[in-house]
This record gives sequence, structure tokens and C-alpha cells, in this order.
Amino acid sequence: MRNTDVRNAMSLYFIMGTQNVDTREPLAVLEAALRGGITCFQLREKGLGALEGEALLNFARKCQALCRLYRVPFIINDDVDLALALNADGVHVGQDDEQASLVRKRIGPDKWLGVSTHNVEEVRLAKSIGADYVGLGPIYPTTSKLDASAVVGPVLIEEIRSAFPSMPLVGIGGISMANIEPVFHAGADGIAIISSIASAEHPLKATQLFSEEIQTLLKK
Ligand code: 3NM
Repeated sequence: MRNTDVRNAMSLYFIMGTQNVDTREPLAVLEAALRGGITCFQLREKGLGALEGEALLNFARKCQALCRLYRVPFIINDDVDLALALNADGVHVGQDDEQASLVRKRIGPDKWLGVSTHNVEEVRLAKSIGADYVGLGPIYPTTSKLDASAVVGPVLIEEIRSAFPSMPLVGIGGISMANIEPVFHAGADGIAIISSIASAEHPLKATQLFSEEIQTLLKK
């Protein structure tokens, strides 16, 4: 049941921090994405000018309240203390963040744990320490993550899907309406997106278009 819930939540997974919205109001962008049909949200407050301390806590609380209103899982990137303080639904970590096995111990068995991975070995390790899902990327070139590793292409999704048939998989990196199909075709449960929603001219419309397209692609 949990595996199915996680897989379903992966279908349109929006990631955002205050640094991703240019001059727009981040909570307005998040609400537009929620109204448009995102199925999971990750708060990723990173980089130059990122909120810290009390300001971060307050912002995160507002994001969480919005997600609750729309019954969308609220995941925190990297910051386990923040996730525990807010009782978030889960934590997502990269390969360089606090070791995933340690994070699992700290958050306990109930919260979701997501891990960014780039090859079969990293997925195997993530699975062995109890990750609920893995992110695979960057599928395409991205400018949203300055230290992104080499582009892997949809072929990595195919490889991981055949090695781990029931592992919830989400493709990430440079995904747009123009290149979404190969990601699902390769076997992903969904896509994780920053800029194609956060920097869209109309985040609500952009999200609705993704949502409709994904429903069609998942039926194929
Ligand atoms: N992680 P956009 S790529 C946060 O490869 C992140 O693990 C990646 O943003 C990875 O949708 C990425 O704007 C950035 O390309 C995704």
C-alpha cells in the first residue's frame, strides 16, 4: 500500500525553493502548482540567498499548510532537523547529503525517504537502507542544479526499472513538455520538476498541461 502511495505521488513531483521563482511570490507559485495538480512537493531551499533559521521555519510552515490543504505530501530536501521540527511527510537526500542510512534512523520508519541516484549501484544501496523512492538524473541538461552530475538520459530509467521492477522511480533534470514522453516510456513513475513550473509564465496552466499529459502517458 505504501509503495503504491509513493509511486502515485511521484507522477508530478514539484520541487521549489525561494531561489527558483525569480521575482514572484513563492507561496503563490506553490499554490498555483497545487491547484494545477502536482502530486508531491519538495521544499529545496538551497544556494545563494537561501532562507535560514526562523525565516526558513516560517516559510516551510506555510508551504506545509498549503500542501495539507491540497492533501499533497510535503517533503524536505536534506534538512532532517527541519523535517523533524515540522513533522514533514518525508526527507529527500542526495549522495553528498547526510548519509541516507543515518537519515532513515533519525526520521524513523514512517516518514518517506527519497534518495538522488545516478546508477544501479546507488539505487541498490538506497533500497537496502530503506529508501521509499529514488530520483534519477539529470535526465536532460539542467541549469537549476549547478553541481549536477553528467546527463544520464532516459536510458538509465530503463536500466533501473528492469533491475528494480517495483522501486518507485522519478526522473529529474531538464524535463519539459517537449521531452516528457521518453521518461515515462522508459518506465518512470513520474517526473520531478523545478523550472518548467517555477519559471513558467503561468505556473497554474503549465502544471495543468503536465498533469493532463501524464495521465495520458501513464495509461499507455
Ligand atoms: N537534482 P529542473 S537535477 C534538484 O540530477 C535536481 O539529481 C538533479 O531542475 C539530479 O527541473 C535537479 O529545473 C534540478 O531541471 C532539476
